[in-house]
Formats: sequence, C-alpha cells, structure tokens
Amino acid sequence: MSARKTLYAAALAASLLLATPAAFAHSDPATASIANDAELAEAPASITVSSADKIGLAKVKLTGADGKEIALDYTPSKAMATAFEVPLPTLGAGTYMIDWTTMSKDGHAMSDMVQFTITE
Ligand SMILES: [Cu+2]
Repeated sequence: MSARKTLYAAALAASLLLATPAAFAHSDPATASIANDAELAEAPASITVSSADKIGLAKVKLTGADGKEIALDYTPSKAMATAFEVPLPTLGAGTYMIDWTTMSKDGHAMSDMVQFTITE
C-alpha cells in the first residue's frame, strides 16, 4: 500500500469510528458490576455484565495473575438480555482479569475487560 493510500485508509477508519454512534445501531457498551482496577476486601461471588440494550454474552473468561484461565460455570447462550450474571468460583487474594465479548442486536461483537484485586 502506498503511503497516500495508507493515510486515506487511516482517515477513513477514523471517520468511521467517529460516525459510529449515530450511524449504526450498536448497543450501548456493556458495563460490569466490578469496576476496572477495583480493590475488593471480599471476593465477589459473581460478576454481572449489563447494557441498556438487549445484548448477547458470547464469551466470558476469567484469568489469574499467572495468566492461566480459571474455569467458569457459565455456558454462553444465544439468548439476548440486558444483564448476565456469571457466578465466580471462590477466589483467594490476588489479581484477576475478566474479559468478555458481547453481541449487539445488529450482530457486532464488542469486547471489554476489567482487572481487579482481592486484598483480603
Ligand atoms: Cu453495530
């Protein structure tokens, strides 16, 4: 790709990003019941991913500080809802990451994550 074409592509991508909220029927970004960078005195029993619009929760993954995935008792379904509560296993002190992918009604996937620390 020429430098000029690259520049054009970058400008187009930027304008699409800016135009996105008005131009497409995306769902609102999902939020989680655990705030990013939260320091929790007690281990949370679950995490709830919610959105103002009905979304699907296509994927959710819990990772420990060692980078290893920790199994979740959650089976993604095709059902759309405004909130999904995902039970968490009993977690000890440490830092964890939960990342998820939601599917909006228009078929677009959106991923986000939170990292939190249990201090107990
Ligand atoms: Cu969309």
